[in-house]
Amino acid sequence: MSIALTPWPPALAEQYRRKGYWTDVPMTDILTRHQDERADHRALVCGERSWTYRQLEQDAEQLAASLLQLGVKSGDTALVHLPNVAEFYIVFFALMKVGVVPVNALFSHNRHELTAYAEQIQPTLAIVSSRHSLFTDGAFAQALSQQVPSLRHWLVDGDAEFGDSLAAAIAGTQAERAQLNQTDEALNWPVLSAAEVAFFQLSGGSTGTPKLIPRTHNDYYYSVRASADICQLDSDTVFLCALPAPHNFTLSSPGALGVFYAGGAVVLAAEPSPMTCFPLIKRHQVTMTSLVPPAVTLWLQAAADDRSALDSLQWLQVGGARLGESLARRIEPELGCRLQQVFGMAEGLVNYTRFDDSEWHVLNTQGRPISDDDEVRIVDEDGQDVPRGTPGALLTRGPYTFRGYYNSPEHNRVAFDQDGFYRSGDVVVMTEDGYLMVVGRDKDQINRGGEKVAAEEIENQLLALPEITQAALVAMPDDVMGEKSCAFIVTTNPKLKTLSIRKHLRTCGIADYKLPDRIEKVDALPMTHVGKIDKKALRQLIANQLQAQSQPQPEKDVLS
Ligand code: OOB
Repeated sequence: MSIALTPWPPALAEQYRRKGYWTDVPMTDILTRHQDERADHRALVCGERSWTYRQLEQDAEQLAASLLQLGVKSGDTALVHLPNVAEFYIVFFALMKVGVVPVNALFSHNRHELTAYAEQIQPTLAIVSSRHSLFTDGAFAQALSQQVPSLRHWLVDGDAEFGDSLAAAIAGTQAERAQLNQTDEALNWPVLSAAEVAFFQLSGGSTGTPKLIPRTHNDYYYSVRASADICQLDSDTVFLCALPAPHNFTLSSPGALGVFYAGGAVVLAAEPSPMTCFPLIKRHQVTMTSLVPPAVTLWLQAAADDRSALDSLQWLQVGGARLGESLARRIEPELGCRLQQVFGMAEGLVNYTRFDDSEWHVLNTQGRPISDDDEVRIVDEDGQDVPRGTPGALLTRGPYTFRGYYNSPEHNRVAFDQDGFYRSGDVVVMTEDGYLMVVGRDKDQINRGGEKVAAEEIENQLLALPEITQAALVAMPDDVMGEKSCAFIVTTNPKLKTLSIRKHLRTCGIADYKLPDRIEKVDALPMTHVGKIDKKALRQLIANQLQAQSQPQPEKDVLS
């Protein structure tokens, strides 16, 4: 059985095939294509461990074989929750080989997110890490298995008190390994159709429940190949993956998959701090990495002391949130590498500044689309196209932009227009020469330095407290993060403490980055003339308040 998918209209699908975007080759090809001349080239480094392309493919094959033995089958789904470790990619390729479709949750996700994903996809299998506090024992695994009865198998990376060992499933027995090594087609892998869903990407979202984005082999592989090409990757590329591995930026823009496709090497970092990353860059002679703007600020601070570790770094990609021009301008002189801006979304469309672009374009724009067939419309409030240079809402469709969230017919009716254009929720300006500048947002989301928080999701959790009668989460400006979140609440209990609200949100099991950075109690929320909460007024209110607080206080008159 295959995973339900809103298909592209046949005429567009035909066009994407005719133009060579969709090749009907499954993404397992990203590794298998290197099994001849590049098999012994370094593919992956994680701590003290490293893999050649041959070893990576063998590990993925063995894990795939072990999964078949467990009884999972093509068309099943899996919940994957791993940190930035090599096993993330081994699992990714193994699941693709057997046609099991995963949701790759972020490691910062918690009970609330994992439960929401599992309820949506009804997985047969979960692959998790005992490094996460949720899985130091089997309590949550047991609870989730009860709540989602399809969930029969648990594979655990690390010391497993519950489930089976992921390491053992990758290693296989000696006899199994020997058998895999003997023949080219050692096992009868299910025949994969590249038109089908390869995995679910995570939506940053603006709704109460996090939505899932089905990505097919055909559409995703095209974005990977085209990105590798635009970023001129080759077998000398050494990419440091420091942002979360499942994120669309680090996975495919061009990300680890782009680097594997080109035959280069991926080095994993646990997180993007200079303390972690600088030594890795030096040790492995990293040539390229991708960061969100707040991490760039930290890197600039650290490089001011000593930037010798960055000598090999040629390209820094920055995306996920808006990069201010003044920060952008400092990158080349202070980090000694070139900047590429990347504006993308898990739903599809990705834009890059190009290597031969003018300095102005690199510093001031978020690039232009990957494909000639990315159709971009910028419209006003009435849905009419605006002239170039005028801000408007960005709508898009194309060979790697999805056509519908998984099992969400109602939301899809608002998320797409009648011609199948996805409403990205971004407000952009297109320059005369077709470059995009992100100038705002018309979706109810906070972009916390690249991490996306759907306002409604947190508001629902706040409203679960009986003492809170109204709640609104809005963005507030922050020097480093760009934006942080502020919750305005109306409460019947004047003594309700911020601390107990936070405690409540923690017990709901939501990811830490979604916790409001600030909570403001108000008597009433401002309303628009159509009776909706006036979030614009709230954003203004908190921005003014922050500005007033940052003004120097008038000196006290010592005599009074
Ligand atoms: C990337 O993907 P998501 O799905 O986490 O977030 C997408 C949203 C965009 O709609 C936009 O609002 C914002 O993140 N965004 C940017 C940006 N890049 C993404 N806003 C301003 N400037 C940028 N450069 O964030 C993502 C996916 C692939 C590549 C890069 C980023």
